[in-house]
Amino acid sequence: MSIEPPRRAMTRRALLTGGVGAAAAIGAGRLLAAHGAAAPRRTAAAAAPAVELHLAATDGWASMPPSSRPNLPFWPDSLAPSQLDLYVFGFRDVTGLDAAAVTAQRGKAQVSAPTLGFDEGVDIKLTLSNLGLSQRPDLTDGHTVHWHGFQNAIPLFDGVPELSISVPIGRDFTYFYRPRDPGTYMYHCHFEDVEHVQMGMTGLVYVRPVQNAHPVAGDPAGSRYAYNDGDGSTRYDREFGMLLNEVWAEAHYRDAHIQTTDWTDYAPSFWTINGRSYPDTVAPNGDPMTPAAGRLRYQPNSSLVTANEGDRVLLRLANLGYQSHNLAADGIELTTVAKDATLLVGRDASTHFETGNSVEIAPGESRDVLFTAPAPGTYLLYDRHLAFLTNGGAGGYGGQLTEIRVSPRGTRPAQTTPNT
Ligand SMILES: [Cu+2]
Repeated sequence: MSIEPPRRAMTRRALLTGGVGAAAAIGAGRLLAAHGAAAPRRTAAAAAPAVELHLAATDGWASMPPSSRPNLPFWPDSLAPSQLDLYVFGFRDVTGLDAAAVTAQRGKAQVSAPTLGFDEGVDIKLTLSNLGLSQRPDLTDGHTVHWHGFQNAIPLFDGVPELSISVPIGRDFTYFYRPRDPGTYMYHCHFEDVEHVQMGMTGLVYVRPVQNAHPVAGDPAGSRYAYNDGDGSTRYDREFGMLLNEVWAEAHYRDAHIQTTDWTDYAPSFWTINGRSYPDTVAPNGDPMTPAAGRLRYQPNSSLVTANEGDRVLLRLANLGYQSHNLAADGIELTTVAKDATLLVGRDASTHFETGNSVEIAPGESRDVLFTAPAPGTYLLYDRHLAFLTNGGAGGYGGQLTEIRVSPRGTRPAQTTPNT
């Protein structure tokens, strides 16, 4: 049994006159407590957060395929540690680590950022720690988390530093969200965003629909859906998230070497899926905590698609590059069921899914795409812009290219984790 303390009203004037000194302390709870007001009431509707996450923002080094054509002095970067060649900024998932272990991740950024999946209506409490930049201690850049496309009732948590909070070096800030609308989104740092987004502070985030708990009649228990479709049309067996970016190696070099960049000269040299260029895209998932993961240690997100013949496969696609991309899969019909986290249905509930063999995605957009795995074999999923299928102009295939490997029915066990 719990007893609610009596709530004493605090006037705006009292807050302003008494709160000036404490205003530097982030967090309304501390501010109220410092002036004798009762703690905010906790009601059933505002239960404790169900999901707690901790991200760290810092810089680091990534690796592009060794077969890429060098572009000296920009790439490979002479300052990079062994096996690594490209300066990046990024996020790390440090959930559950103690303070010393979190601090030890400074200079060990990950690209792309950890993929985050949430359940519709379940509260999220996300703490962001700014660890600073190990290669550029002269910079005092803040960082933020902006969830692109989320409805956001509280501007303080929107991550746009001109309008809300950004996190200074050595400080933490905790964001609260309750995701409402299922679908595929993306998140990124919004501090000096042209630079920080290009440097690697981008990731996928998606919201699973409540329909997962109440399968459509006729579908097996445990069915998973991309949306609350009401008819099972977005049911899938396996899901794979893919974040599209480009890498302008010259700008990354200039950030590492204390030079400035004119962003209107944008001319990327690498095109990536989940922070990797082919053939790295098909390498297995890695782990930044495991040195044995080697060259791709800080680019742990694989984009290899695996399925059994007949499986329904969901591709969660988003683009946080600065160029439009058009993904194609020869020999496979791709059905776009949603754009920008919006199910393609009319007001009369008629479906307007789009089926073809390519999917157009502009910067800042997302697509949810379903296909049925065809006969066993290896299929290519690639950007139709052939100039994006190279690594710095080297011969052979590279860039935004990955594989869909289909096995005979019943070969692979049920998928328990996305992108596996
Ligand atoms: Cu940032």
